[in-house]
Amino acid sequence: MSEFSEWFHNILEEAEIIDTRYPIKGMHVWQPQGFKIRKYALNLLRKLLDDDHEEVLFPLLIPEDELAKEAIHVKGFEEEVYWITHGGLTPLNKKLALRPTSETAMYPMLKLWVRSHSDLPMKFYQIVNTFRYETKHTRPLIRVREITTFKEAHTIHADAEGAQKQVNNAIEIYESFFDQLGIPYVVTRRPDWDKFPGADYTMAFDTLLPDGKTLQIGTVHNLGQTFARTFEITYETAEGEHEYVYQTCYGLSDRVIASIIGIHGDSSGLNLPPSVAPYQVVIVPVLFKKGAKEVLDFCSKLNDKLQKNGIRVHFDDRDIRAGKKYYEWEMRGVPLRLEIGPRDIENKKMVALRRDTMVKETLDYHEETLIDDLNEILTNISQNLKNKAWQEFNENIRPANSLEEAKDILMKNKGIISFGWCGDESCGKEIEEFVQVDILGLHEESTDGKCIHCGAPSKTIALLAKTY
Ligand code: PR8
Repeated sequence: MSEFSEWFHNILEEAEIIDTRYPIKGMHVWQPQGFKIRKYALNLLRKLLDDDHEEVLFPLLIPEDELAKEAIHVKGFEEEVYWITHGGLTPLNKKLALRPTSETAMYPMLKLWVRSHSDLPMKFYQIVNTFRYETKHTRPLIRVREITTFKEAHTIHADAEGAQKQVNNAIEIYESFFDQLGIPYVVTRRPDWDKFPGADYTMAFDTLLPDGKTLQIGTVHNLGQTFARTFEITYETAEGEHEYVYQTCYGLSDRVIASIIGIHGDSSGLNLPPSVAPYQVVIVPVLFKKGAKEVLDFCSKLNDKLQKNGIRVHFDDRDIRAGKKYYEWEMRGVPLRLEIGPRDIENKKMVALRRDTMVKETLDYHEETLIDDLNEILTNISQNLKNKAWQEFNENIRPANSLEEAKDILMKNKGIISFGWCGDESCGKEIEEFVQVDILGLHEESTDGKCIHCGAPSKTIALLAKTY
């Protein structure tokens, strides 16, 4: 196990995020602390989507014949589908699949819902569990067989341009989501051999975990008319003609939570952005025999004030050593800790420890501006976590001019390599073979350079990395 893997498993356990002892491989239990982080992350996502998407909920089971309808799609998933074959003791006359994703559950219904051009565009999303019988090594939150937090959006458009615009819009939504979580990313167009089964093309978000391997944390697929033709989803144009629709879909998963934990965390444990922290502030009283009651009363009132003003706060009045409390809240990643003793109350001060910097400072306690002052610190913490994460990410993208150099960098530093590529599939596969890692995708157009492998004029700057 790598150092990071070990750290990751330990912190999931110690911070009570996920219990991995459930007796099915790749299926785990969300514990209360983890569930809260998940909930706050999903709140941010819902806020972004609810602007112009409708939330829906489709059945978990898909009839075999519907799943099989789109040949390329089913081929891509055939090795990963879990099947239900019996109802009690009775064999089912039609097998039912546990959804690996919901295109084939939703699109037969969309055929019934879409009527006229005036209905379009339509944008739906659902947040559900999906099942994939992954054969690669499973890891909690990162590669699971029950994806418990599968946010899938599906959109329908009258023309290709509408779908193309939606791809860009979805990328913007995900950028804004990851920005709020301080997760750095790079967006690439996946090579054709790595696109979503049935898509015209796939745009993907990758981030970098501390062990130097990239993690795909979101994908946006332009489905063109492939599924529309298979499922006969048509609409009536203004002229009364019947045309196939154009579609997109885009998805995120539990990997977002894995990234929040893995990217911001450190040797003291979690380090949570305030936007998803179950507690944003914890108040720890510093008690001496004299004045203990005053301190407890003061802290309790302070707790109420913060709560009333929308700050997620916890007053830790347990009768245990302050040092033990400090250790625990640092490990759980609470962004800001306030320590208050009798002297502080007298002097109208409090000691604040920022989890992101681990620096203690003394704050003035001004009754009128306190909430604004604390919110400002929380905003600074978010910004600082994001800046640090991006800096680390950018430092780990390195250009290479030859395959040997790429291999060398990967051996020494891991991370992401950028290189000129002709875009040809067979050349790309030889590159992957040589460096023994995957091409993430095409990052930006570039016609000045040469292909790192065949020497032909390059079409793009592409990226490659060791991936999860
Ligand atoms: C779609 N259909 O399905 P996608 N464990 C954790 N996360 C995973 C796993 C796994 N085993 N497999 C995939 N993901 C489209 C879009 C509806 C929505 C995560 O796309 O197959 C990855 O981050 O690309 C992936 O980007 C995302 O789910 C969507 O899955």
